[in-house]
Amino acid sequence: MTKVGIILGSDSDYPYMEKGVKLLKEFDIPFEMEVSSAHRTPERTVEIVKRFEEQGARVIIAAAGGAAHLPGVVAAHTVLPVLGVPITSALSGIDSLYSIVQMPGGIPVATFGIGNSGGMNSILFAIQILANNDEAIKEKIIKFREEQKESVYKKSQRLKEKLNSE
Ligand code: RP5
Repeated sequence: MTKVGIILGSDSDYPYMEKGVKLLKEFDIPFEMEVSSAHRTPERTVEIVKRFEEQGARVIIAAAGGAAHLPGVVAAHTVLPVLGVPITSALSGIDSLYSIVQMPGGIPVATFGIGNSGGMNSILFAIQILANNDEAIKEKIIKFREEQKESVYKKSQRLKEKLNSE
């Protein structure tokens, strides 16, 4: 069983997704990650999308950089929600962002921010989609938000202490 299917255009994209993947593991959500390229391995990309569907995936994340057609190609082959992550590139990810976000009307891709924050948020968003039908996941998200809040308070406290000691 796979709840979240993730396709990366290359293994070099993985560092941008790493934090989010850690979260999927902490939340105990079954996921699968594959490397496949819209350009270099187009047929394999479609096979993976079909397999994710058969395995019960509820959402697919596609991350790619440069002329980043992967999320659009994935979306063309499924009616599952597709979340696109523009990876930082030679053009700072602007090329990736534009390639993903400007889908022609009819085949949507939900597009996230460039790089690390986009990688993390795409996975959080996928988890929130699952939480619509799963109270246990919803509770975990609420706990995650509380911990996040705590970490901001701590940062503020640490900064105050630093300023006072100078
Ligand atoms: C894209 O080209 C990938 O998603 C990656 O962001 C970029 C570079 O790929 P590699 O040359 O590192 O395989 O298709």
